[in-house]
Amino acid sequence: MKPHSVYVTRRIPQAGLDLLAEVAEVDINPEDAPLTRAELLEKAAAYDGVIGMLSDRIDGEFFDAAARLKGYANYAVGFDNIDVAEATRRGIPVSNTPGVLTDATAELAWALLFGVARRIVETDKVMRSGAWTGWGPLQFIGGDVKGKTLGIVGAGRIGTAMALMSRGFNMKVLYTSSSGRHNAVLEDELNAELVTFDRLLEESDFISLHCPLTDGTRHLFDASAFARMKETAYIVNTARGPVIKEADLAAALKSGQIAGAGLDVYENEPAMDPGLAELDNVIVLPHVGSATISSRTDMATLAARNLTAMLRGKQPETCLNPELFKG
Ligand code: 8YV
Repeated sequence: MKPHSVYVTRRIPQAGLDLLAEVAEVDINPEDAPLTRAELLEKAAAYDGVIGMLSDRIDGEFFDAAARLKGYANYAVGFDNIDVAEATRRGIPVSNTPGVLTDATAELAWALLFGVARRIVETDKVMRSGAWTGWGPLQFIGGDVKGKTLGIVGAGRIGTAMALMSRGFNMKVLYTSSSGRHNAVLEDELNAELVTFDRLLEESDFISLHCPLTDGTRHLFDASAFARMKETAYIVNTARGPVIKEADLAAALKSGQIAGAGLDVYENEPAMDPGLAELDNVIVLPHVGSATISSRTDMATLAARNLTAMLRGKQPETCLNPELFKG
């Protein structure tokens, strides 16, 4: 018998499970689907440690059920699914997986940016349907990328990586910062400019979202924001769905108020606003920002190392409430 017991709410890459198995008895949700709320609370009560997903709500009720829990490790960098204050109040450490999915998510933002600007999905559909009648000078005209203005909302790890990838395209880079802090890397490397949200909306040809979901960013992009964007501008969201008011986005795309959108995340996942499905100027992906072999493997091993540390009463590498370990 190992000294600890761990529950993993969805199967994750084996490398993480192998690490956990060195220190704990590990049980895994056998279904390829999220746990129900009742199942999640039952697991919280029965194990010393849990690795969970963004679809698991880790709140006061979860911690109330978790009589013997020594730690919770999120298999995600985003942690809007965790009530960190409630965890801290009960002295339970919680962790996330920053760093290991930065490039994968930034690369996906570029895939969406190019995909929507050059109408890749829409035109692929035309080819497959057999509807293409041959080359035409006015067919499928898209937007230029080189020399355009890229607006980054949330210049943290992923936003910075995404912006740095613009180097080959000689873009002007603008960014916003909720803390008002300058990003020295972006300013030194790209001459990027910290601007107000209004200026970013008005001047950007492409806006890429990389902010966390907080009370301050929920519905940051609504009808009034879309009204301030250029009619030729595109928006890309690989952050969190509720940063955009999806019904307002569908309306702005339909009326031509903005040119297009590339989305990896949705307001009420796994659903999406039905208005989006019928539009050609939006690309919709099923939340795959971190879905590369190395990112998902590294997320699994980081979550496993984090949970192992917590089971041993130690501060995990990427702790969301490090104050628990001070003093
Ligand atoms: C994951 C993500 O696919 O890390 C995040 O915040 O959104 C993605 O990397 C997802 O969260 C897995 O739980």
